[in-house]
Amino acid sequence: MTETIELCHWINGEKVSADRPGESLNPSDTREVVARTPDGSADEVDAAVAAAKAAFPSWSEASPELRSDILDRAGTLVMERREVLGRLLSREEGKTLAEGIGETVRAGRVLKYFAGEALRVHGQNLASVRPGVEIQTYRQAVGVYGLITPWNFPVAIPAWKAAPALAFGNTVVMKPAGLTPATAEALIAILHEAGLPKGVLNMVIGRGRVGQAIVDHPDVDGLSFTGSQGVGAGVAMGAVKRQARVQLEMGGKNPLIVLDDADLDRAVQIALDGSFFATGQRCTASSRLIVQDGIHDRFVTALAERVAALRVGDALDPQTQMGPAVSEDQMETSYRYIEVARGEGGRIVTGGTRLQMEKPGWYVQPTLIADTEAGMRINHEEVFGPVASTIRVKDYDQALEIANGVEFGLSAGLVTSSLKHARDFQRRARAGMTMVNLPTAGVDYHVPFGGSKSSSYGAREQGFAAVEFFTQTKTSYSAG
Ligand code: UN1
Repeated sequence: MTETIELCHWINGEKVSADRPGESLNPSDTREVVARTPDGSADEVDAAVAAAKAAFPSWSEASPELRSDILDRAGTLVMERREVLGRLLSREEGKTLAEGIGETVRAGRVLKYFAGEALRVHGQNLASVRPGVEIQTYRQAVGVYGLITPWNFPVAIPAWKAAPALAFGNTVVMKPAGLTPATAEALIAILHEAGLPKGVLNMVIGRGRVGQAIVDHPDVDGLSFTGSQGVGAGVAMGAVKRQARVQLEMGGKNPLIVLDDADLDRAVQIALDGSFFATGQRCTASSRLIVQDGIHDRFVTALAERVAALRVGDALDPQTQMGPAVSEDQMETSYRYIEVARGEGGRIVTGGTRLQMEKPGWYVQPTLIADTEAGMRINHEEVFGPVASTIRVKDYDQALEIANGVEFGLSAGLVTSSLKHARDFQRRARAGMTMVNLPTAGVDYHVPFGGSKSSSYGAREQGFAAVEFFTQTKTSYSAG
């Protein structure tokens, strides 16, 4: 047992203590309370937004070097403390320690990347159509951003939303996911330790009403959300009603196509990683494995063997290859969808039954379901767990049609040795990201991230694309 953290909101540079009616549990052993948590209300959101608004003028007008240095220092601190932070992340979220440490390093890298970007904001000089007139465009900070972050990347996503917001001179009110507030709070504390002025970055911990109060607040100028489609739709409606900027990252039902000419071992490894690592709790996870007839049986047999051999256990045990689901709800969702697939005629090749473990936790048996049809519910609805289904196809064209035949379009993968098919897929897959001979999940932090169709809404996140959402262009005309 490790000690329980007593969490506070962060408002105007101070830790604001409150009653702590909530708790976050360790999903690997639910007897362990990771943190006791406040349950914020519209009052705390008001105070946080007021602090962010008051901090905006001096923060946005400060030298970019100041912002760059703070982000760089915070990035160094995050990376130096990767073991401690990674352990906290894995205790609270349930991904393996290797995954927790990996995600922490990624958060550190994101902070350092945007430390550089803070110095690279640029505009354009243009000739006017009117002689003697000059035009300049500038990118300027927007104001206060509300950031609503999910539990499945509890430090990386707060970092990749907050870092660009801050780098370009905005101030922030963040609501971390209710299941993983301690991990997000550790990042906020480090940014303050790195020298962030008070009020620039605020955090209000709580449930849906905190998110709602942020979405509806008239002084919040922009909203960035990652989470479920249902909540995302509400965020978008609230934002549009009062003309706030909005960016949403939501679900996926990501296809991985395996063609006959693929290297079998490679295809199996890519599917194993994409579908089951991080317990399948990634919006980029591969959940539909679309496999050509000639390789199908060998692929299903080999993948099932690897899936069955995955060691499921306590996230902090170094032997563990797959941790538990984050919560009872997520665990039950996986088991419910396994039953849905079984009812639709899917064949459970491995997994599918409840796990008996020593510790009380939200463990799910990794499950592979074969012989499913493209139209089944299991192939349209996001499970967000370690459950993948296979669909047999006769050729590439049929595979592509099925891959594109869902309402989501985040990431799409293809395993092949055919250049012709690879190039065609890159052009015609209806997804924001395509992966050739790579898992659908696991993205770089310095390039745009996002999907098409129902997966995403608004400007792209991350990397060099982030400046679009977190700045506003001003066009200045002048005549001599
Ligand atoms: C990844 O696959 O590396 O919530 C990142 C998610 C995504 C991030 C995935 N927004 O799962």
